[in-house]
Amino acid sequence: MSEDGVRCLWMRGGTSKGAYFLAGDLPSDEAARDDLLLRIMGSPDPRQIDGIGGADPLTSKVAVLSASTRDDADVDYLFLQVFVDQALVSGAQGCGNILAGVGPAAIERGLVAVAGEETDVRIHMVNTGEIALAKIQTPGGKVSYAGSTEIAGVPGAHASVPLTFMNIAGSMCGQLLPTGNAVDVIDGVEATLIDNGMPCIVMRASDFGLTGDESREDLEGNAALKEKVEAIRLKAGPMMNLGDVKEASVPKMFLVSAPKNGGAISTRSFIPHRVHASVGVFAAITVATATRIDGSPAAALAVQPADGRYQVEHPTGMMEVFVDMGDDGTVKGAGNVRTARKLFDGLVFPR
Ligand code: NQM
Repeated sequence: MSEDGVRCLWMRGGTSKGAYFLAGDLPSDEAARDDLLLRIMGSPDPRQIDGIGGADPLTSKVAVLSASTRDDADVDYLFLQVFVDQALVSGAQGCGNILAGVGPAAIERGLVAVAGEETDVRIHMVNTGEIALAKIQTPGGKVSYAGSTEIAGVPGAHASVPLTFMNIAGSMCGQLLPTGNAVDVIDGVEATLIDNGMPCIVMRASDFGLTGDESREDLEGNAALKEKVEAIRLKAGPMMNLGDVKEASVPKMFLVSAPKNGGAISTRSFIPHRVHASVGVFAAITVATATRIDGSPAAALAVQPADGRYQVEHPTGMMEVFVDMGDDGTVKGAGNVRTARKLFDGLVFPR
């Protein structure tokens, strides 16, 4: 490692963008690593003008890759959220969008060998301890990013990256419903506190005087709304076994409404302070799961698909996620299709 230049792959993963590093190219000491990542991204600064971050939480993300420490995985993936305007780096959440780039990046960096036209990459998601399976297109012995799969929020078509997950219920909160309740009332608002891969709080948009169709800009410009949502988040953190979440990027806050475009449920999400331009992968899986919890606000608003494939509506289209639940309410599996693209490979120079 040299601070003159740190080896870095800059990739789009789903609807996010991030810097992918080999763990060996970063300091092993966490504080030194986080300090370096802040300087690489240009944080704290709302414009991240002196770094490579895109001045948005969705483009200020990091994946740290290493050979897997587990027999049931090929690569270890640690996700780190680099806050834009605070000197904070958090590993207290995973990220299913950045996950889409992990298989390609692991192959590009020689951590995983190509195995035919399509290569299975088993990814140990270090943040939650769970395993994801990614199928990567590898014709002719190398990663192909070209293909015909379109995802909402990304222009054009690319190679599909199917992702499947097992055992993600309670990923960070210990249980699917950490309070044991379908509904908790916080500050007078009915909320489902739930974690099927991402700690989320799911509430009716109408309980905030909203239709649920508002734009990202409108919601971010509504200071009173943001204050109310944040007050609920801070109270819910300890209830979800997450402790004090003042400086954490979870739980994510969802305002849901009835679907408007033929999907299963309509969403707007605070992640947790900015509003998502689309929706997170594990977050969408978690909200889809909330629609299956009897008596929850989401269940009453949702239109259930017949085949477990949920079209989760969001500000820039829909994301399809798959949720397989047993009759007893246990989650058997979940999945999603993303795309990813290598944007840049080289050395990044921290300030
Ligand atoms: O929920 C943003 C993203 C995410 C998270 C965020 C994600 C997920 O879209 O799996 O992908 O919620 O901070 O990158």
